Amino acid sequence: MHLTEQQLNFFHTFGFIHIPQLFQPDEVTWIIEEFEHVLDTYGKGDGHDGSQRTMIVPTIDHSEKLCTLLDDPRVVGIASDILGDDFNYASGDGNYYSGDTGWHADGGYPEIFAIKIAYYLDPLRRDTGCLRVMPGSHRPDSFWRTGNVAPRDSEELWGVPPSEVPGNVALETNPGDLAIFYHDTFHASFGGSERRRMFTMNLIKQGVTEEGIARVDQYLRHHCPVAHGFKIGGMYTD
Ligand SMILES: O=C(O)CCC(=O)C(=O)O
Repeated sequence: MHLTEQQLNFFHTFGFIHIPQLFQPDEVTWIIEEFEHVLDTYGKGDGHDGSQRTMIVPTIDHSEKLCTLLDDPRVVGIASDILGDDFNYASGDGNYYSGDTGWHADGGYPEIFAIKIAYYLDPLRRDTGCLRVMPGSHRPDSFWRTGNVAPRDSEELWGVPPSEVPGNVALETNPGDLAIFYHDTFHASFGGSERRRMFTMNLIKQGVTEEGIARVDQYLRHHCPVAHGFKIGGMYTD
């Protein structure tokens, strides 16, 4: 599958895109089964009691079947449209989220470099934990980046709860959908359950120049499990 010119423009303009029902129900079934197996077997997910987020990095690396998502022509087509067909997989997390996620970006790069493909495995609505995004916040000249306007501090700054910061968009998703966003895009979620299932694939642009290769290197150091003290196997371990 390829993005249309309009979809690609939308993504680059607003910093996110929602692709509904890319995967069929029978595919969703095995994706969820594999996800839960990985979380429970390698990520202590079997002990998740909802008191805090359970996370594993990386995720798909632990399952041969989930790894096939990296070769899936639908995923490859979309990722190639955005990053070029020499993009690289660069790890990704798997989660049983619990509760809200505050506003944040996953990085701040001067140009398109890294995207996150998010697979949410439960039906999620605006107030039940779907991804919220701040359109345009990925742009280096966005006032979300240049001004003193951290949406996380919305109560203190403007007297409104973070879920009601003006301009935010709720990406309501069902299993089988993809939510794709620039690492730079501010995002959050509100009102989710204590076991909200989601995993990501981080994809980055090929490093070609010296500066580009240094960026890739720095990215991998930051996102690899060993850099965070985890010894859980998968790529980029020692
Ligand atoms: O779904 C959420 O709670 C937010 C996801 C998120 O923050 C992320 O993937 O970086």
